[in-house]
Amino acid sequence: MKSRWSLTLLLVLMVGLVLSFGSSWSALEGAEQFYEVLARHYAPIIRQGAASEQDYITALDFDGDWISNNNWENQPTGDLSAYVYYSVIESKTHWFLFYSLYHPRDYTYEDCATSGGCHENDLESIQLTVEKDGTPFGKPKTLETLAHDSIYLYTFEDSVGSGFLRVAGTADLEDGHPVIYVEALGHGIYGHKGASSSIYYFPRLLGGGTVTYRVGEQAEVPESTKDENISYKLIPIYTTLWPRRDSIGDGKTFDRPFEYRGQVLSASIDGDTFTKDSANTPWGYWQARGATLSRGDWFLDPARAVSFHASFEGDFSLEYLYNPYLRDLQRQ
Ligand SMILES: [Ca+2]
Ligand SMILES: [Ca+2]
Ligand SMILES: [Ca+2]
Ligand SMILES: [Ca+2]
Repeated sequence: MKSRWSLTLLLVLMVGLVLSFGSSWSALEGAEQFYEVLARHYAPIIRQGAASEQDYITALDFDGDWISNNNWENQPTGDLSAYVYYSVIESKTHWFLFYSLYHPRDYTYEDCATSGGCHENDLESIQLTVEKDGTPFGKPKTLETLAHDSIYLYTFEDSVGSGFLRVAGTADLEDGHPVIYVEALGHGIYGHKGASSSIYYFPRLLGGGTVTYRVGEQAEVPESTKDENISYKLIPIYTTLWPRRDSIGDGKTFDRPFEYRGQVLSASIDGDTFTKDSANTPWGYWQARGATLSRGDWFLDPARAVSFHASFEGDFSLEYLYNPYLRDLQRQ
């Protein structure tokens, strides 16, 4: 009796294993877990110029709701725990890792009431391109950073050259993580230290300093504008911002609809303080398009965008093995 039960149990277990490992759902689940590990492996070390708490990175729903035009008002009372949004897309030859930093306010050294340079919500991003060379984590090739109207191109080795973008310098790696430098006030991101006076000079002049964020298990709040060791948590764009992409309009999460390959997407985060709808969504960036790319390609079709921005030696496939965004848009 006992052995028959054991046999039945064994059969049930085997069928279960075959079903779970055999289905594409599980394969995808496994791949997504790997993408999270990969995103963490390359998660940037962030040197954030911090003139005030308004320069702390956080989540778009830091105030407990997904209404975005109350975020300027809620900045002083909201939860400024550190989060970084990420996304991984895989082509036949490369991984594209996108990271976005959110700040509730983009502000100026001068009074916002008269400067004309302040706006509610701010999302600036970077993209890392990693060649799949047969090793578990591949070989990083380029780092692109967004600062206001421009994307800057940095390389990890000489085999990558300029394309539409001129190579701005060599990317820094520290313990295997790229290092990025983020301005206080306007929050532009660069791959080198001396890129802007708002990274070190202005924050110090205003009595602040630099906060250094590293990926970790906890979403921490800096103790001061000079805190050198703060942990941030990664959160996927795909399960947080992307499902809300149709929340478009005043009082919603996003705004400024535009057409991307026949589908309506939102170019901006909704905002109404000082200037309207001034922060882009990850899929709403318009920089460095030339005559070749469309608004949104940098995030949604990174193989095409990055191979236009830079020139690579060797194979660079435009065919995706995993791009859930284009997949969703095609299904709509
Ligand atoms: Ca809000
Ligand atoms: Ca507002
Ligand atoms: Ca900004
Ligand atoms: Ca609006």
